[in-house]
Amino acid sequence: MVQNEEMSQLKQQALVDINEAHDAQALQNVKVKYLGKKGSVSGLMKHMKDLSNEEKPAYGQQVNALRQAIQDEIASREEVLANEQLEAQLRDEKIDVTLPSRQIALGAKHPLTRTIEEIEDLFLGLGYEIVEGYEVEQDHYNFEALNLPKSHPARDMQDSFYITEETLMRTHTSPVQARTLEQRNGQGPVKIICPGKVYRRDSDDATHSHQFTQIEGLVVAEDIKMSDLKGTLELLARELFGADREIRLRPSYFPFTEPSVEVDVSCFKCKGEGCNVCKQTGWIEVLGSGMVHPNVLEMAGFDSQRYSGFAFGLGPDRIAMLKYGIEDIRHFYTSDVRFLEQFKAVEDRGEEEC
Ligand code: FA5
Repeated sequence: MVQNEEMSQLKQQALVDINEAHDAQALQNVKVKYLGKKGSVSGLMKHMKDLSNEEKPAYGQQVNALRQAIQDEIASREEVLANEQLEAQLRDEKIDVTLPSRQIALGAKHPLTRTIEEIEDLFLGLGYEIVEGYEVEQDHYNFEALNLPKSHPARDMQDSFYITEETLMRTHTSPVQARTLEQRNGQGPVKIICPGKVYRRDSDDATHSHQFTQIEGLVVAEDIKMSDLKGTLELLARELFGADREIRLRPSYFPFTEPSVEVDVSCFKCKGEGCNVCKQTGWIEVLGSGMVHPNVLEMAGFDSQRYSGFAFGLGPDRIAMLKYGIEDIRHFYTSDVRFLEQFKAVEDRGEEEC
């Protein structure tokens, strides 16, 4: 029978085409070619009209069997192709877990952060709270509440960046003490340190920056004396510069403290003999401090007959310069990786470099 011959030729050709299909798209094309609506297998049905009624069912079954056979071949070829693709993918994406890893450049803490954290740790251990204030501050808290009324000549000691008549970039961290005292409604004790950035219209040089850091300390309670201030600062000096450091208090002036003192530390390098670090004096100036002025207490609602206190303000920039032997304050603010990388070594050793 002509139809049978045609059918077996078609089957042979289909098997060849299926085996020659080397990817999913080619196999899909073969599928359409033989099994699609207008494909070769459907085309066989055109012979139906030439067959007798008795022959038709058998012929129909043969066509269906052929369709099924081609479908099965295509399915198994699909499986082979999928496996081949997976194997190729696994080969291409092979990960060599024995390769050495890429080096990740680790940073180190900025020397200012290290210094500030060291001071914070000391005071947290002494029961102080850390309080932060605002870098954009009101003239009232930056000056007036600290006993510096408008046009007070001592305002010249801290030239400022004004934003409006009444707001400025804070020139020191002392406004945080004024704000905190006001919030405590005349109730002591108050024991705080206030770290943060401050701003002054100083011209930049090796030891001055228009933006730098300060840490304010404030203790207000009943019966606080100058000796409490001295003991606290002695502890601070020894923590920062070594256990055998001495401090010296020199009379000074700040409108918000009375009496006021500048505090010097005996030189950690020459132990008081005189060297380049202490400019041959044996002493290094590190901070300003004093007993809180009664006017500051009263303005914040504290009874200055009952309460007394001490305050101090130090510059971590200058302290870090001394501790790490940094000759120019501007290194802290220029983000030069070569400068900052040196502190990785200090961190690795887990010790301070003096
Ligand atoms: C004050 O700012 C006072 N508020 C400190 C104070 C607080 C006194 C509480 C009494 C009671 P002074 O202007 O001296 O003080 O600044 C304190 C420290 O800030 C200085 O010792 C210095 O370390 C640092 N400092 C001041 N100006 C600069 C600057 N331009 N660049 C870097 N550090 C500076």
